[in-house]
Amino acid sequence: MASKTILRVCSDIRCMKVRGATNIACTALQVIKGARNKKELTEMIALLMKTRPTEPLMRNGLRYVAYNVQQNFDFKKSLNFWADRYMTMSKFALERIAEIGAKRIVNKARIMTHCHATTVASILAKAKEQYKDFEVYVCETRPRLQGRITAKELAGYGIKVSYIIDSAKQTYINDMDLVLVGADALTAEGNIINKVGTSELAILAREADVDFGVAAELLKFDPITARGHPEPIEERDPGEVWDKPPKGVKVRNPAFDLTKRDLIDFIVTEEGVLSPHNILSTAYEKYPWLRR
Ligand code: RI2
Repeated sequence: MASKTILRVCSDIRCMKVRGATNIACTALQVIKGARNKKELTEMIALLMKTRPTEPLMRNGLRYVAYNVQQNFDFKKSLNFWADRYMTMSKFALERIAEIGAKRIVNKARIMTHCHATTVASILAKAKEQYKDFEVYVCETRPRLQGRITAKELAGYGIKVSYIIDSAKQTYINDMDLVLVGADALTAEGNIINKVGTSELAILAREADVDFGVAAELLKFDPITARGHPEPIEERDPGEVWDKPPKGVKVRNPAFDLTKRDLIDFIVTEEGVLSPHNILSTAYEKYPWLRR
């Protein structure tokens, strides 16, 4: 029987009260620490796995804990140990990405971003700490307007921010030096899955000859994509787009889209700046347990 806490956390993730791959993974790993035995842990993991389909950072973490905890005798101690260990790996990866990515932010740069990504925000915060002067164009990101979270956070760091509606991307792309986005999933082919609208931004960047960079932890690599499965793309409630559409109008609401590797100039990871072609080998080298 699932406890109220796990049901509340699952509902918070589904309705996006808790959102963003890093936050979701961390919240999930934290809540499973409440399991009292293996059976409860298995039930909790099954519920969390069903919350949002495009979340390999969470799925990898839950699988990592489930696999390792099995082999230990003191259940509680071992559960805390493995959950904390995954969260530490994720935190360390984020810190490395901030340090490495900040080097790609040059003085006076104009950068466009989409949605809210912890990785991108950390890179820009680090570059600002290094006294770099740059400006960020933030796309609104319909329908949930996560661009506002980014705009507010960056402005709080003292970064110059311009906030634009999604359809104004093309208007400003020629003024940009760099497009930098996060990712929810990295695939075996070197493609990335990120907030819907990202692939359009990549196409615009290519056309305008602006570098298109991604910042993502290798822990977001989804091993199912190496076994022939496509990364699932979440389709959310149409009411987020139009609550009462007229009769006969079907509203579609995909949360993410896939950006092809050929449109990606570089991916900032905890192992350095990589070409999309090296994602699979580097992810398996860094985290061999992802192969299981
Ligand atoms: P962190 C978001 O999805 C965006 O797609 C964004 O790029 C990604 O999660 C960021 O993940 P949503 O949860 O960089 O707002 O925070 O649908 O790990």
